[in-house]
Amino acid sequence: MSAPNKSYDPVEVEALKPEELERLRDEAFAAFAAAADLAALHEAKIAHTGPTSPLSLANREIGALPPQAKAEAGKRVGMARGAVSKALAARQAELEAERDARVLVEEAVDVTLAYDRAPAGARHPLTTLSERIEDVFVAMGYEVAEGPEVEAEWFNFDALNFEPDHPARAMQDTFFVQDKQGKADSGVVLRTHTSPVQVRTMIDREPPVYVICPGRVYRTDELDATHTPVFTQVELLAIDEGLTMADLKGTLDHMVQALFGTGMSTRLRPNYFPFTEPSAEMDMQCYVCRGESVGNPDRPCRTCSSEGWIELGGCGMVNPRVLIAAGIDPEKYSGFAFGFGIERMLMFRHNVEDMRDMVEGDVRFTRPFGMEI
Ligand code: FA5
Repeated sequence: MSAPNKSYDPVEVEALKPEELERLRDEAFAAFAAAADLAALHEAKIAHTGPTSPLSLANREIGALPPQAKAEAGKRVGMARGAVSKALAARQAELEAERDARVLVEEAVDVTLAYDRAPAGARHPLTTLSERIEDVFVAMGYEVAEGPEVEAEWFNFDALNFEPDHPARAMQDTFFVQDKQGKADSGVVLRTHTSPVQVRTMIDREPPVYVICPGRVYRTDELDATHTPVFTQVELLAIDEGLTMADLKGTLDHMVQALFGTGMSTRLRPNYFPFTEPSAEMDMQCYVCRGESVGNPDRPCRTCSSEGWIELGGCGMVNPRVLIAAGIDPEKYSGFAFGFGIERMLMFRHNVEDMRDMVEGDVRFTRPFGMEI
């Protein structure tokens, strides 16, 4: 009986011995089991299945074996490598499942939490409404004009034809600004209306003049549901050759149609303002019931108290005395003006029942008006 050929018997190659292959396989199993996360498993994968791993090196030994020994050694190595690959895939799946479960917990979104932990806020509706009105007139070629809120009494009253002791001055309850000696008759007031901007504009510019003047005004009124001591007015002034009340009426109709919808109209009722002659109180048709609630108890309207009309403000043809005070020839030019309060318009346009809500600065009031730019 011939002895085994030592140089060709695969048993004699250390790395291909069954017990060595089992040891390498078990070592890989242990390394995979010990890997606590996917990164550690990746390291173990390179160490135990990579091209320089003991099992890959053992595989290379097979090539040097005699043909009759190759098959059995190849089967042994293949089985060991196959078992290692399976164990690797199983541990990989296990660790991936663990990671997915952890991510679901760590990155879970609680849909019941408040969505706006950092609220973006909203612009105040008085600002957006005032800008919307400006846009209507800018589109018609008007320019926006501004004036100071701390105003000379001359601009606020005298130039507007309020005589020094005329009772009309008492129509608007005035905050007088004290001078340094504490005297109230310093000649400076907090403007009570935006009409002084009319005078400033006429002095500054040559006719024709077409301006819209929005701004804050002040009166010694108590803060209540329909009054505030600080409120916003919009004033309009047009000076040109040949302007008449018909132009004023057409402009008012266009404004209410642009703001409240087509078909809306206005009406004028006689009134008195020292700076306009003739003067009128302007009403707009109720945009909610369009007059249908009048005399119709079955269809009452809260917006206009079933009167069919909503009071907007004052208007008229610029008094020639005011034109003269501003250096404009009343023989050549005529003009019209109107002014109204934005707070009152906001109240009926958006069903705001209490003016105090507009001045208190609570974001819960402004936010429902949205992020209108
Ligand atoms: C004037 O102030 C005139 N300057 C308007 C004018 C301009 C007439 C141009 C003719 C030509 P009056 O005092 O009526 O008018 O005020 C106008 C509007 O301001 C009122 O219709 C009202 O909407 C608003 N208003 C008056 N007082 C307050 C207040 N305390 N709080 C909120 N709005 C007010």
